[in-house]
Amino acid sequence: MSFDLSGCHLYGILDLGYVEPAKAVETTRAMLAGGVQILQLRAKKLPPPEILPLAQNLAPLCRAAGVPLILNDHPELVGPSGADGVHIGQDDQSVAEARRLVGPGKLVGLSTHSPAQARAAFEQKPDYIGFGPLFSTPTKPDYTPIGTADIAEIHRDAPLPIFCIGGIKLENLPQILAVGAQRVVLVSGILRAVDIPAYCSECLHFLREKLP
Ligand code: 3NM
Repeated sequence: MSFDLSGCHLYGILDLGYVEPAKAVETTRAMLAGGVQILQLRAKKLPPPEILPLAQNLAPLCRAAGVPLILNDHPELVGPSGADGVHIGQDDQSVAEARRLVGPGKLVGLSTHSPAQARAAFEQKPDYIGFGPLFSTPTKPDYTPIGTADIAEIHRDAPLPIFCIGGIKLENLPQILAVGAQRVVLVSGILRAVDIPAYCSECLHFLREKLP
């Protein structure tokens, strides 16, 4: 089954830099309860044989919630894990190659870090792009923030959903939306929240209220 992302505005990443693998299921349940509309498993430091069983545990939870589960990297694990797609970076394989590896009906997302990369990504036709990091972030400390000045321009006539990312929190959602963002990805904001369901749900309510 392929997902229609047009109604998705809140994308949460379960980053195992913040969450112990043993807490992955519990944290996923909390994020889903709060209403995240796309959920990514990001486990930069785990080898594929350890990512696979984790993703297999998360896939039924996401499916039951009607939320696509995306794996960061590892397109070859998408089929075996029951995930719904893969998210790749600028240094990974092409979108076309990732699509071939995940097979039909799966999602492919691509990170972009400048307007030029975003426009080049439109040509590659992923299902969505990430655009950032807008602000400096402890989750990706070695990336230079790109700020918010290009957000409106990059959304103009964009042929696919654009998810702004990097340093986004509940507190700065008003600022980001005011400059034209329509969809956001949050990592540490969600994972460091004292009450994850409440935090996600507040973000979602705010997005629903402010977006056209
Ligand atoms: N990708 P936080 S920024 C995973 O710009 C990731 O492509 C980025 O984490 C990009 O919400 C980022 O904690 C980290 O700032 C976002």
